[in-house]
Amino acid sequence: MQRTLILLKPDCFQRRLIGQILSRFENKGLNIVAMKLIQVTPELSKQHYAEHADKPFYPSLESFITSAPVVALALEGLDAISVVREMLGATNGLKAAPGTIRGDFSSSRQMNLVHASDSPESAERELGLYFSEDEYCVSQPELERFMRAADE
Ligand code: FUP
Repeated sequence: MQRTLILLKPDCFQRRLIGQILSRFENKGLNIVAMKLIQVTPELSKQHYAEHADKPFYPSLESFITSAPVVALALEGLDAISVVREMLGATNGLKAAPGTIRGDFSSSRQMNLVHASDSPESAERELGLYFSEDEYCVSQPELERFMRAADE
C-alpha cells in the first residue's frame, strides 16, 4: 500500500468541483486516510514548491495557490502514487488526455485543479508538510473485499 498527498487547488474550490473530483478518487477505490480544508500560506507554498521557488513562474504560482482554500488529503491504495498521477493527466490541461481529471476539467497549465505527489520520496516529504501522524484515520473500508482480490 502507498500513500500520496493530494491538493484540490484554489481553482477546484472556486469552481465548486471538490465533490466531483473527490468522487473520482472514491470511485477508483482509493481510501481517504486524512483530509482538511486549509489556506496555504506563502511560507508553506515555498516549502511545497521548493524545486520551483527560483523559477520565473513561481511568484504567479504562489499567488494562485494562496488565493483561496485548498483541500489537502492523503489517499491510500495499491500503487496509489502512479495511479493518481495517471488519473490527473498531463500537467497542462490543454495537453491532458480526455478522460483524465485535467483533460476533462482544465484548459490551463497553472490552473490544473489538482496536485499529486510524483514519487514515494515526494509523497513522504509532502505528506509531512500537510499532516501530522495523529491526523490520519486509518480503517478498513467494508467494501474493500468487493474492490480487489485478497491476494492483490
Ligand atoms: P506537476 O508535477 O504535474 O504538479 O507539475 P510541475 O511540478 O511541473 O509544476 C508544478 C506546478 O507549477 C503545476 F501545477 C503547474 C505550475 N506551472 C506553472 O504554473 N507554470 C509553468 O511554467 C510550469 C508549471
